[in-house]
Amino acid sequence: MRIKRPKSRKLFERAQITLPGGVNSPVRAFGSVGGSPLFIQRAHGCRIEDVDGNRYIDYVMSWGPLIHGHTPKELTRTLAQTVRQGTSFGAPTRLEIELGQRVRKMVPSIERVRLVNSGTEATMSAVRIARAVTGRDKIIKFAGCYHGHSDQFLVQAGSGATTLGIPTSPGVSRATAKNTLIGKYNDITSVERLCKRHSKSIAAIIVEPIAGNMGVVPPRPEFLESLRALCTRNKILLIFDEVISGFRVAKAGAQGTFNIKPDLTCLGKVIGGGLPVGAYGGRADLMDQVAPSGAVYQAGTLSGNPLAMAAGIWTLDQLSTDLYRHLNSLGTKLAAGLRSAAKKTNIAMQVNQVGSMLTPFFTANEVTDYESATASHTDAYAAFFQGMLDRGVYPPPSQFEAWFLSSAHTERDIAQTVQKAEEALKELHDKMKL
Ligand code: KE4
Repeated sequence: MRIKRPKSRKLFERAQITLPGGVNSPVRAFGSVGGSPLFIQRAHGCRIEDVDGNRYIDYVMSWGPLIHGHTPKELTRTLAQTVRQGTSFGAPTRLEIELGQRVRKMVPSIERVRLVNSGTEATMSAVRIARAVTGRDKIIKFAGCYHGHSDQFLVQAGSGATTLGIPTSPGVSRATAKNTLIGKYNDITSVERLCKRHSKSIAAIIVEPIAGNMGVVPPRPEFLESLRALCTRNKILLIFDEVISGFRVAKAGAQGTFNIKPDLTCLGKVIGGGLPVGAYGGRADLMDQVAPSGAVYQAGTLSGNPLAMAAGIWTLDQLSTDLYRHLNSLGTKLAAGLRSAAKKTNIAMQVNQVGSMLTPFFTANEVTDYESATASHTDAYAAFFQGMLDRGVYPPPSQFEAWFLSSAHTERDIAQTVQKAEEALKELHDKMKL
């Protein structure tokens, strides 16, 4: 039974007069799943409510930041106290040191860190350091990985770029695009081939150590190790883009989980607990190249904003081994539940899961890279998405994104989600003769 959402629809019509596509970030527009986007009124815990009063179990969780769920009481209280001191000073505050110290303590490869406002700023700045210290121009990224919207990364990019079928964006100059080489995720020979041809001109390899932007694609065990060895051998900087995986899969992110030490790390999402924070950091000898200690320029009016710092400090302070154990068990239960629901309804589905992030792909084949991810049945995902939405579950409106769990999700929410998935898959099977 389709749920009516007249108020969201009206707001979407109004929004399109002022905002390109009616949104401020493309993947929110439901372009690949159909229908008009939900306009959200409020949220608490793991539930989100749209302007028509419909409530949903939320698996978008603001695309990853909300590892403790929506509006945790303590966080709201902290922000209310902080805002009374001021919203922004454009001058240093103690809070920036506090957040920086926490990042350094939790991510051992980070000796120095610069706080910015988004993951995009973090990744573009990290690459700038790599080019400055190596004197080289090229970078290697991987098809299907997304590192934000700076020109150099919008070449075979994942996330919204793939969702909307524009993995290489117009407006990226040929001069820029020629410096971005594309590897195949989980395929070290593709990287070795590129290094053989260009090694003297490659400044950095940037990788999502756990890919989240072609949907979740875990690294093969030897992939990251081989990348590390290859970078060391060729004096190329290894940049881990942990904007999704950082503080999501463990306190020390993917690098702690797989015990690989990158030269630079980019962070975002969880580090700000829902307020705008990005960060890049790594070896002191590299980070000291950044202005004003060095000549590599990077700046930002609202970098280190006190409200965002307070949210990030509170968020990181709640992270614990028990929390990750709980989140990982919820993720495992949801993945297993979706697999069994697909089996019961005779629908081919792979569920890739790492800790509290996962993606169901409608395909009988393993999904290990961009090619196998984009070969999955995206129409089936769109129909499944609509079926879940009509049953009060809000997954990401794109096949090429991650579902995120939080400490606010309970076993009961997971059981409810699995039961609704079974209903939606049955409906899908009957409708699409899958
Ligand atoms: P932001 O500039 O959106 O804060 O971060 C860019 C970024 C960098 N690196 C990785 C691995 C990322 O996943 C992202 C942003 N992620 C997308 C969703 N996967 C943000 C959602 C959106 O674009 O609206």
